[in-house]
Amino acid sequence: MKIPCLPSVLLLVGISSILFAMKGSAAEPSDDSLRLWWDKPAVKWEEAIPVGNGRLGGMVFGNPVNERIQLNEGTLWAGGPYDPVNPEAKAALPEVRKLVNEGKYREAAGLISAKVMAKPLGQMPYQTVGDLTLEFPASTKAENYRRDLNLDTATATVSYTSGGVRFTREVFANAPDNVIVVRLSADKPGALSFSAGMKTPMKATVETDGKDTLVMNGTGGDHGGIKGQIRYQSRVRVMSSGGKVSTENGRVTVSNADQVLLLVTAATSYRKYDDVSGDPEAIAKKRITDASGKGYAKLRSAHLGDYQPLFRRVSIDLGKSDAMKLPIDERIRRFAEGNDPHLAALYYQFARYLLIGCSRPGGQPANLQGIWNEGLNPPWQSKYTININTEMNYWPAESGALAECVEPLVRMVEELAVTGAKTAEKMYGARGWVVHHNTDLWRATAPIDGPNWGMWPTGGAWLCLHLWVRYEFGGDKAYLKRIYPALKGASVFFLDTLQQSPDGKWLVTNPSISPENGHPNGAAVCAGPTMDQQILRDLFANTIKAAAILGLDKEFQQQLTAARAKLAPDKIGSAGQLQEWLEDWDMQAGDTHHRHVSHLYGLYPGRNIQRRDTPELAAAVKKSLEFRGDKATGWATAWRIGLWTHLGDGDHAYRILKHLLGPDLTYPNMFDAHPPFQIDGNFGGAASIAEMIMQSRLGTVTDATKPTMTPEIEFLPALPSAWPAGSMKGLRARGGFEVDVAWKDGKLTEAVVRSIQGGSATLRLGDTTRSVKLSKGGTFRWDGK
Ligand code: FUC
Repeated sequence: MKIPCLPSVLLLVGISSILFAMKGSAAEPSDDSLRLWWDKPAVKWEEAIPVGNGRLGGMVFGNPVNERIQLNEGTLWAGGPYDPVNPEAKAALPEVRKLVNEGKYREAAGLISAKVMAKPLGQMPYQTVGDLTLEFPASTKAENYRRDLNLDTATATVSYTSGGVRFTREVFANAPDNVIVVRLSADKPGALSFSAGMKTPMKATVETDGKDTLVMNGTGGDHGGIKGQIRYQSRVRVMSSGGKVSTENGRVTVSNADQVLLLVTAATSYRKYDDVSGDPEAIAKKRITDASGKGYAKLRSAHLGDYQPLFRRVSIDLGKSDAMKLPIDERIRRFAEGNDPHLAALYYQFARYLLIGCSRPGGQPANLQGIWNEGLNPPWQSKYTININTEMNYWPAESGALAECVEPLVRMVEELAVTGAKTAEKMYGARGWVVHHNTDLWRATAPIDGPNWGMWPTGGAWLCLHLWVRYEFGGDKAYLKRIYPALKGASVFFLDTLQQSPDGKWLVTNPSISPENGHPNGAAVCAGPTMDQQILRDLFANTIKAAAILGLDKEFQQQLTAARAKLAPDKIGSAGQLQEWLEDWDMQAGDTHHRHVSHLYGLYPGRNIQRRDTPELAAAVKKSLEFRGDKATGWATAWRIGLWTHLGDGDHAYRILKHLLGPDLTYPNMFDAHPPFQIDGNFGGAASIAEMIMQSRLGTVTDATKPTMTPEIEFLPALPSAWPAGSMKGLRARGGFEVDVAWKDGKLTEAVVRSIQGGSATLRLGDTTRSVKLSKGGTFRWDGK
């Protein structure tokens, strides 16, 4: 369908008033300490600048002659609704369990491969929309080139001088209007000439609509025998002030314009994991029509009005560095030299920028690449790996005052509780719901990839920790009521499926694995890996508390309390380490330096071990960490940093941070390198930086099931000596507190605690504690004495 042709006079009046508005841009406080910049265009994808609004993503390359903006839409995935449960699984599981109990692990793994794994064996990939390409005259010779990302305005800017004219490109992803806005300008009239086109590796066509619009129509790919059922449309309108706009050979051509505004959007037919009946054309057209009517100034102020209230909640100052005069890729190369504390502050805020850019209410949760992916079948399909990666994406959210960004995760868990209930019933003959180590847009829940990776029933239980943590920070009972069915269903599944341990003493998961490490018996499959028991202790405790707070399910609370007492406890092995399995296998494990540190979940992010309540177990965690080593992949390095902060060792944490923020694990655009790119390291690293400055907890290890507990807020629990002075403001703590922390010469100068909902807290600095009771909105200042 074509846009109805307006009479040309009307069109001229309309466009010139819109572009006139472009000149009066909104007031923009700009802060150089919140800029990443480069002195050259991106060549590789991992050099480009990400922009995102939670539904649309863009990667801006900034080449003066050929601009490329690679586009994503969060619901453009391969495949369609499908149910991968293996119909033979239920009958095979009793035999699998028996083999595990007899120590015949390889045979158990063989049977799992043959009868229990999902069909297909993999899940669906997240896919690219394609590229918007802008071709400028080949004669363009760029001088004084600069490309930057301003985190305070969420805007990518490219500028250069060619032929005596200064050209500027500005790109931002506006969430309220759901468009990516590109403004091209020049400091001399009539200087802008280029052509705009689109291309894609997807099954899609590109055509022009009217005089000024590009339209791409396509479908999501087929994958693993599942037909691609998503239809999508991407639409770009080119509006110029001055000059001429026309179409030619499937491209929109602009000649001699003063300024140009491009409005970009994409929409798919996805409505829900089981419904693909949406109308992408109607959605995309309406968005472009509405945004065209608003014009630049309104789109800009709507963008800032939406983004800045979220982003500006938290500030961080670790000191200024001389290195700030250098481009960001150079600073990453030099970070290990140790004189650029500002880069760590920028890394923290970049992660908050990314989370706001890829996880907003109503959209999809942050996947392995957030929302940014240029491929058809990206690494691990860029889906949701829930044996660490998806959870880590949300580690900085609550303390970083971005609770809104957690909404897509909460909704995904609620959807998994529905699809996972079918899997629980069909695979295990159990009530409740279950998800194994991965899921995708279609909320697939069966075990994938193979027994060494997928035979792990505890993914949903771990996700439930985040649902509960949201309540710990926000204290909203209506929200607790909303999530309680998901917590209850996750717990019920384990009440139905927990087994006697091989020695008959405990209740354990079986079959399971310790993600994704093999034990010395040539397999990963086992009974009762430590991580499962820890996750279930948290799940049961949080479900018991939720039920008690809501005054529900008394008998069920008792059942959970009884089952929780029978879960196999954490054990210290012969080398003084925390055992990864029921047996002391650690020193002969498949990989003693394995990237996953699953059994250390109990210390962080879990609640089974805390350095003051359970010092022996904390010492065992330390031993395990020392054996595992500091160096790992991106996310695994970030996890190690977080664990050291929870052991209270800021200098050790900082030593590992040097590696994370160096060129091995951080790309030139500051994306985390697994390698390849995986966004979890950005989020885990940022969370760890905050955990060095402030940690909060609700309850001790021994009173984990008590519904009313006083939060403890600890200041500078793991401050590295590399950051002697600084401040963080606007952090959030459990119990509904907003916290500012300032320090000098490595010592707290002032902490400010504001209560959002009214309540008590214990403040802690080292071994000194102080109790405070605040009314709603009340503030307390403390110098640590
Ligand atoms: C887990 C990890 C891998 C990778 C993948 C997405 O399986 O073990 O390292 O991060 O998720």
